[in-house]
This record gives sequence, structure tokens and C-alpha cells, in this order.
Amino acid sequence: MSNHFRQGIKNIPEICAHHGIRKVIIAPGSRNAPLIFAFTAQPEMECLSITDERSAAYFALGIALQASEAVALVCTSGTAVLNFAPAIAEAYYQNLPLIVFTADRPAEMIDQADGQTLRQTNIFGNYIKASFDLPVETIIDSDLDFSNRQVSQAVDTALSYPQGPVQINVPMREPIYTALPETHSNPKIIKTIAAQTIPTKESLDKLQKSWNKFEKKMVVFGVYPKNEKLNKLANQLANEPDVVVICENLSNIAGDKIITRPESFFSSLSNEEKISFKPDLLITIGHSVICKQLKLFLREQKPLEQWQFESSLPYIDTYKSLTTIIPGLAVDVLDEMPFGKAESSFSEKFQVQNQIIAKRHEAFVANAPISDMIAVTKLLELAPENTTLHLANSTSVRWTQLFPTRSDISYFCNRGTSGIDGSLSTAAGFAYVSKKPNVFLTGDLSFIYDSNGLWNNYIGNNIKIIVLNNNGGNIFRFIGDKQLMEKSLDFFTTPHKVKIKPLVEAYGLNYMACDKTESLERTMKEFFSTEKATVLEIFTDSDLNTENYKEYFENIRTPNP
Ligand SMILES: Cc1ncc(C[n+]2csc(CCOP(=O)(O)OP(=O)(O)O)c2C)c(N)n1
Repeated sequence: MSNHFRQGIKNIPEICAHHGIRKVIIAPGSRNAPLIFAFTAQPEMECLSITDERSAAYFALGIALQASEAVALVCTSGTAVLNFAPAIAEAYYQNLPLIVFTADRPAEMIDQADGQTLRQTNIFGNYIKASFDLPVETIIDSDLDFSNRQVSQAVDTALSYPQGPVQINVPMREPIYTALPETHSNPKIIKTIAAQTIPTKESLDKLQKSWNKFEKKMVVFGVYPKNEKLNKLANQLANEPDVVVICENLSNIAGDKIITRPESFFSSLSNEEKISFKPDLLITIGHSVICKQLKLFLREQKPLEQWQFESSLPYIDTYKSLTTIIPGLAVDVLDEMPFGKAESSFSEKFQVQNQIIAKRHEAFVANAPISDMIAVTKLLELAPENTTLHLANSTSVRWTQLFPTRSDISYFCNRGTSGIDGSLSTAAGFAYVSKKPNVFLTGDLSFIYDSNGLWNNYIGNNIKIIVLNNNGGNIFRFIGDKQLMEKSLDFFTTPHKVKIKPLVEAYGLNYMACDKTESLERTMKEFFSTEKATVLEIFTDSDLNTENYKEYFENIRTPNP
């Protein structure tokens, strides 16, 4: 057989390169050999090799996040494919373009008791923007055209708004280990051009009228990567007397008048007080928020209208008050609106309460002994300028939300599906393409779970990892019912005997440790000044952390005079 039957596969990297893909993560295998030959021969393509598919896919997600570009993934057939699934689900809910090539056997060999074979067509089902199957061979021109078109369409689909992952299943017949054709077939490239959606003039006028009608407006930003234009716009809005802007640290928006600690803010209010903080109009932008107290507040104190910009899925009615969906990017649409000025004391009310919380917070942390909270206090004090801070689920991200957002830091967390299974790999992928210092803050379980994130040759010296080792999942002590969980607590928190030091050293990283309040600041300074990739393990007491968390909120809740 002539080797032209693989022309379609040979063309894949060239089509990807035309669509702007520059990086491909390859997990090893045999069935994917032709894909490996093709990608490694493409000059524009940087090929990275990562063995563990779960980690490889999260690593790709980290690159896609940092570089705002599509990243390709290649794996062999069988369970290798399924190991991509967690990161694909995360990419789906974070709207990140991963182009996932899964090598397969031809249809006649599926479910025929052959090795390393399972049903791969549309295997990611609910968590993929689209799935494509390439022809087994491309001997005739129409098959080759079809194969080229499928690849173009797949990449285009991943990149079109809202972005997301796509699967390209690539069935191949033996022989697998054979050279790709020499011929260059000039594959046709089909591309969708970038477009901008703006509501019609009529719709904008209607929005403007509503805007003018309401005296109490609240804008809530969800998870959003740093965006200077959006940050400026949020601060502009926050300066209006009738507008209050609420942003968790993951919104990457900060400013004097922005409420960046909603969990503390809404915890501090009594039920009677909450009534006077009720907005008439709620505007929500971007992905989800973590803050439970904000959700409870808004579900109780329902606004008259809610406008939603840019949700990852349509019809997300988190606060049960959704009335209007606005297509297009918030920056573009809000820019078009003149926003009338109004006399109002709505914003002022929030600012006063925010000052009260700030004082209570400072007083509390000033006296606390070594604990997760104090480690986070020091981290946010000492982290180098322009750090990218990656946060694991669950208390790592929650503790940091109790502190004011540092405007120079970029905050990230896998909140698409909130897994603990890929945070380290995501941070490692992100840091690999980042020129800034990257810090990953994690609990012990999340670190151990994804310690394979260190099993690759791309861990640079710009990554520093802090493990808050409180011997298990501390979060369950915060949220659970102590009495109810008493007999089965270990099944939630899962205490363990894993030694993190040898684990870190096995991967060749520096290791440091701290278990005393007195040495925390000095150790952390030293940690941030090391030039090598380093893990700092901070030992804390889970009972004390739990007490700390509860006392913190009791302190925040002190009745207002
Ligand atoms: C893949 C996955 N499995 C289980 C969970 C449920 N879960 C959420 S947080 C958590 C414990 C995390 O423990 P650790 O990493 O030590 O952090 P801590 O709770 O101490 O902050 C678990 C098991 C999850 N989010 N993702």
C-alpha cells in the first residue's frame, strides 16, 4: 500500500498551524505514532511530551489560559483518552480551546476484544463543544478533502465564541509504524473571521432607560482573567454614587471603591440590615462566583431586574432574578452606554460597611498563631510584585477571598468544575509560558492528588508552591456539621501518612518547611528569594484552622454600633 493513505494525518499539523496553534502536548503510545510523526515534523509547532494524560491535559489548559490561544493534545487509544476527561470538562466550563486528537482503531475493530480499545466516538459527550471523526484512510481525494475540512472546522469551532474544547478522533489501520507521505498536498484552510456582537441601537436605548430608572445598582463580576479595559470600566462604575461593584479576587478587578471581599461583607450584616443593601438592578458579568453569602443575600433580597453578560452557558439564573441576557462582551456593550448620573447614597452605605470590615479583619489577623489564615496573610504581604497566584480548591481559594485583592496579582483557580485533581498541572502549564513569578497555593490532598503535575521536563524556576499541610481536607470541618460527622469524619477529611518532602525531592525540586509562627515570615522571605522551583510545606493544625475560620466570621459579625 502506498503511504498516501496517511496524507490526511500528515496535513493535520499544517492546518492547525494556519489556525494559530503553536503548542501540542503529546502523551506517548503506539496507535498515535502517525500523529506524533506528523506533529514533530511541523516546524512552527512546539511539541511537549507528558506521560500522564490527566496531567498533560491540565497542563495544556494552563497554557491556553496564560497564552489565550488554542493548545493541541494528542494521545493513544483506550483509557488514555478517558484520562483527558477531567481537564476537558474544566476547559468546557472555563471556555478554553483545547484541540484533542485521540488515536483510535478502525470501526470494525471496536468491541472485538482487541487490546487498548474502547468506544471513542464522542467519548466526552456532554463536556465537549463538538466531536469529529476523521476517515480511516485518505487514498481518494474526497476523503482527503473531508479530513482536511473536519480539522479546519474543529479548530474553528474551538476558537469561535464561546470558546471550548473539541475532540478529533483519528481511527487508523495497520501498519502504524510507517513513514508519512513526502508529498505536500496544500490542504485547503477554512477560517471563521473574528466578529463582534453589539445589541441593536433600539436594545441599547431600552437598557439605558432601565438604567436611568433604578437608583440602586449592583454589578457583580464572576471569574474573569485580568483585563485592563474591564478593570477601568469597573472602577468608573464604582465611582457612581448609585452603583456598587462587587468582585472576588478571581475577577481580577481591584480599586478603592470595589467591594473585593463579599463573603466577609455579607456575613457582617444582620437580616434586618440586609434589606437596606438590596439593589433594584443587578448586573452580572462573567463566570460563577464562589461567595456563598452573596448568593444567599441576592436570593433573599431579589432585585427587580438582572442583566447577564458573558455567561459560560446561556440561561444561568444563579440568583433567581435573571430577566435579560445581553450578548457580546461586557466591555464592548458597557462602553456604548452613556450611564446617567443619579443622586444616591447607595454606594456610600457599602463603603462605610467595608471600612468596618477592614478594621475587624486587621485586628483579627494581628493576633492569630500559625495557621492557614496567617500563612495566607504572609503570602499576600510578601509575594513578589506581579505574581500570578494559582489557587487550589478548596480552602486555599476561600482563605484568599477574605483579603483585599492585590491589584498587581493575577488570581486563578480551576472553578469550572472545582476539581482537586489538576490544579498543580494547570499552574505548571501556565508558568511554563509565563515570564512572571507564579505561586501555587494548595492544600495537602490537592497537592498529593496532582503531584504528577511535577512529572514532566517543563517545570521552570518561576514556579513556587506553598502546601498548607493540615493533614487532610480541612474544608469539610468548615462546612460540615460537627455532630453529624463525628463518627465518619475521617471519610471526609482523609488524614494520611504521605511525606511530602521525599515526594518533592523525587521530582528534583527544592524543599522547605515551616511549623512555627516566629519563623514564618523569615522562611517565606527566603522561599520567595530562592531562584529554583521550590515547595514550601507549612504545617498547620486542622482544629486550630477550623476554630480560626469560625472565630473570624464571629468577629466579622459583631453587631454594628
Ligand atoms: C477530583 C475531586 N475529588 C473530590 C473533590 C471534593 N473535595 C473538595 S475539597 C477536597 C479536600 C481538599 O483537601 P486539601 O487539598 O487538603 O485542601 P483543604 O481542604 O485543606 O484546603 C475534596 C476531597 C473535588 N473537588 N475534586
